Amino acid sequence: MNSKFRILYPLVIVIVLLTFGCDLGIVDSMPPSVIITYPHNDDDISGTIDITVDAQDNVGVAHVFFKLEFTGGYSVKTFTDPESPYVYPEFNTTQYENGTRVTITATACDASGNAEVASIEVVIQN
Ligand SMILES: [Ca+2]
Repeated sequence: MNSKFRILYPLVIVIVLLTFGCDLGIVDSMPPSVIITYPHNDDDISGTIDITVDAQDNVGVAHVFFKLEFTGGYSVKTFTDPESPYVYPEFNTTQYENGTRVTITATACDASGNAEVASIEVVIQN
């Protein structure tokens, strides 16, 4: 290694660390915000609907996990949407008895594993 490289090499490392190194040390501990934008809590729902969620994060939302739980012994339905806009598409309410209560839970996660949950309850009335 000649003397020019001996000086240049540490300088390059310092520049690279100053440029990129700071980002590597930051830990994202802030969970996303999440709101179920449709339907609304206590709504009667009918037909086939899209369940929509607004999720934001200081770094980036990794995915939104939807969970639908029903009264009356129906099995739980789940769906994961990795891309905005976050939607549980084409939920067909006509497959359920009128009066069935549905608890809709949306969990937004960021890449660091932070999560935030939003939940509403609606009633199927066709
Ligand atoms: Ca975050």
